[in-house]
Amino acid sequence: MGILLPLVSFISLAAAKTVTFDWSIDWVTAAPDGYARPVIGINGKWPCPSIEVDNGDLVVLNLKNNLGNETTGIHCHGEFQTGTADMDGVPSVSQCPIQPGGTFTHQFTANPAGTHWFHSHSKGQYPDGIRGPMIVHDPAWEKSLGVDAQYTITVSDWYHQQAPYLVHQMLTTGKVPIPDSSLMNDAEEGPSFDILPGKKYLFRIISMSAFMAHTIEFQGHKMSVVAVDGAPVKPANAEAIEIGAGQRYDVVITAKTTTNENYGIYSRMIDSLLSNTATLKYTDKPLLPLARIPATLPGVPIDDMTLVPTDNQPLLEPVTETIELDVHYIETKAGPRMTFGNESYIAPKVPSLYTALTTGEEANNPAVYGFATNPYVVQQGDVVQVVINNLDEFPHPIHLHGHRFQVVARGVGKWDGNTKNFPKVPMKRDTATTVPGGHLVIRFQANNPGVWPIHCHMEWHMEAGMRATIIEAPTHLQQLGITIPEDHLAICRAQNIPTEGNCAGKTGSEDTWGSLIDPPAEQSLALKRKLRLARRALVQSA
Ligand SMILES: *[C@@H]1O[C@H](CO)[C@@H](O)[C@H](O)[C@H]1NC(C)=O
Ligand SMILES: *[C@@H]1O[C@H](CO)[C@@H](O)[C@H](O)[C@H]1NC(C)=O
Ligand SMILES: [Cu+2]
Repeated sequence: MGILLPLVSFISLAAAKTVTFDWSIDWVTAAPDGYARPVIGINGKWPCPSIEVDNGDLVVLNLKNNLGNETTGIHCHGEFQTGTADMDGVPSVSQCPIQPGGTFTHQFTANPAGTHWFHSHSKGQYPDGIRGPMIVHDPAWEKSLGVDAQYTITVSDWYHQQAPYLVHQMLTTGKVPIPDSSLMNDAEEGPSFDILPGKKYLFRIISMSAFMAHTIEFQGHKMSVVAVDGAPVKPANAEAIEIGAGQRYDVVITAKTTTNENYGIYSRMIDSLLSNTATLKYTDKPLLPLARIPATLPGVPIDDMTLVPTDNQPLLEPVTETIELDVHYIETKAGPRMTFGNESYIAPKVPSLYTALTTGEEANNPAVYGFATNPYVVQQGDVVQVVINNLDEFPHPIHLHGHRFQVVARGVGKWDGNTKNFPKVPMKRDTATTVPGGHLVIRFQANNPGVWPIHCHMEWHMEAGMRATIIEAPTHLQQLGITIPEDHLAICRAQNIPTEGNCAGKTGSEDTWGSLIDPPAEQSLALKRKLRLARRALVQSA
């Protein structure tokens, strides 16, 4: 791993090109930490290949599900999919799941540039291996950094048991999966990066974790943070970074001018003793033993709230739409679940995007998507404020598809509604972490018609229901004239999944999907009654 990518300055003038990937998704045996297990790879190999393109390129991703026994669907995390909401890759939201034997083509323009990644968005599947870096180059920005070369580092937790088993166990007993290992570039032993004295390097750091966050620190070298989640920021020095599931940090490292030592890049999984070490390799001297990683990393992690986007976008105001998403852990008859909004998310029968495209005026009524999808309709041009009150004991990395949002407040306790201390130029990213028992307030402008999930990027929490659905500008979406490609419709037909109508594939706006769980105790009697009626309707329609 750690392929050197020489910067080619002429690409900035090159016209957009088409880059095609032909991927068979299949089972492979791998032992990244010495324990052999079946993993999901691409074209018979694991780790999976990277996607590497230039901003503005047309990406064509031809997928064939050769798993034989599981459905799948690939999401490119960080890409806006402007005008191509049907290419977002999320089963039950923007497409049907790809059944075994099924084929599916994504076609979209790479945008925005930055350090991103792709992963399965199906049933807690990416922790089984189907994930990898997606680098979208912006040659002008990279040139402005003055770096001589670029490297990519991925970190993740790793499990010996397969995800379907772990998710089932969690949903029946409440036991959240505990990782067996920590990986760096999909191996326990970190890669070795060749370093030349006095040169500058861009390290693109991606967390592909299902659950755990990592602290990362370069021994004897300062990091200069230049982008978060692909959004360029004014360079900020950092001794360490904390990176949660789904997040990315781009950091520039300046090599020492003289040294005859090699140095470590330490990655420690937070709240665990698991760690990995990569090497900044200056000399051919034998690498010092990995045991060199100190018991506690000395660096203080940078607070991402202090970062300033280089585009200087001012605080979005005035707010025209507010969404409140409380996080609760609840016990239901079916087992423990998490709520994000009124409900614990349940996938609808009809992908929510197809409902938005086929229900005319009714697409503006949240009920057609089914209340169990936690649906929120916003209109074109709205300045949307999402208030997340995390009444749970975990920090949660919250990811919104289709946008890079402004993070305007974060702190302990419920948000008090005070906007006085909101930054004039807020930090922007697509995955931001709440503190345990705290709040996170984000804003974005509704300018990307589509249906965008907002969810915890701890895969286990998302599978427990910590997920909501933002239906953005449905009338504008219908006017875009998106035609769902024939291959997308074919996988639905093959599984008898309707592609029109409300969440249940019927006409009308009544909530025919309803809720299958008991709501949190705080909720009103009226809501409980509504949910009871909805459940009854569901039972009657079944
Ligand atoms: C599917 O097949 C693979 C490879 O044989 C196996 O490891 C995996 O457990 C199976 N998945 C399910 C859900 O049964
Ligand atoms: C959540 O519940 C409230 C109170 O009953 C209701 O007004 C609102 O429409 C619900 N929101 C969603 C997204 O279901
Ligand atoms: Cu979470």
